Amino acid sequence: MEIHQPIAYNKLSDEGNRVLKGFGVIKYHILLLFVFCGSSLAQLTRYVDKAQFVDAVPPIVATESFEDLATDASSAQRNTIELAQVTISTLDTSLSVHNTPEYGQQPTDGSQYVRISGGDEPGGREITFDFITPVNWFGLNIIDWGDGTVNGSGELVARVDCTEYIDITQGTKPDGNVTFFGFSSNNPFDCITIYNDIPTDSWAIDELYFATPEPATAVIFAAGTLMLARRRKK
Ligand SMILES: [Ca+2]
Ligand SMILES: [Ca+2]
Ligand SMILES: [Ca+2]
Repeated sequence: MEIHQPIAYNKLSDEGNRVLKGFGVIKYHILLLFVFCGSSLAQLTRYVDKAQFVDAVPPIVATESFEDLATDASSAQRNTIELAQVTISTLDTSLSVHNTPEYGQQPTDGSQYVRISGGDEPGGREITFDFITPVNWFGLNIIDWGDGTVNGSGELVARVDCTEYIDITQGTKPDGNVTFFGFSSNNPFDCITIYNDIPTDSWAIDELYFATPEPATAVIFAAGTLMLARRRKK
């Protein structure tokens, strides 16, 4: 399914905003984002189509579908889910694992998914992924976000390494909707937070994808750097 949505841009940089707003409304699956953050320049490629993201992601990709986790009898049972390569957390006890669709929250792969319970407190509105090894590809399905009464700003945004902002989507949406959010970055990162600014909205995630640079690419890059250094010495 083709999804059109406004271009994302870096909320921290007026310069970035001016450049990116010039593109207007996005009509493509893949967006190139340049995020200006202090002296570093991160080039982010945004994907809103899961099939295109999966095609583009390097062969060494880790996926997490939450199928092996013990399920919870009710919502809001955990503030941390520790997996082999990533820890998922909320500020308070807002997470739970389910195998039964409820309130439009459902798995998109297998039978299990993770719910983030809405509430007035900030805890249920912010979910953080901390990677053991830095990654430069990240994607997931966001389920049942933005239905019901939209208060707050009605925005869903991502924060990469706590500094770089990407707009994911805005409310309102139908019950049970699924939004794919994926991107790659030339700068590996070890932390991403997704912030939901609709305080009372419960939502869910499934099908987490993440990957590190391909070894071949890393070797070519390292070789290029070495050659450059040798030339400079000459
Ligand atoms: Ca699943
Ligand atoms: Ca719902
Ligand atoms: Ca919802």
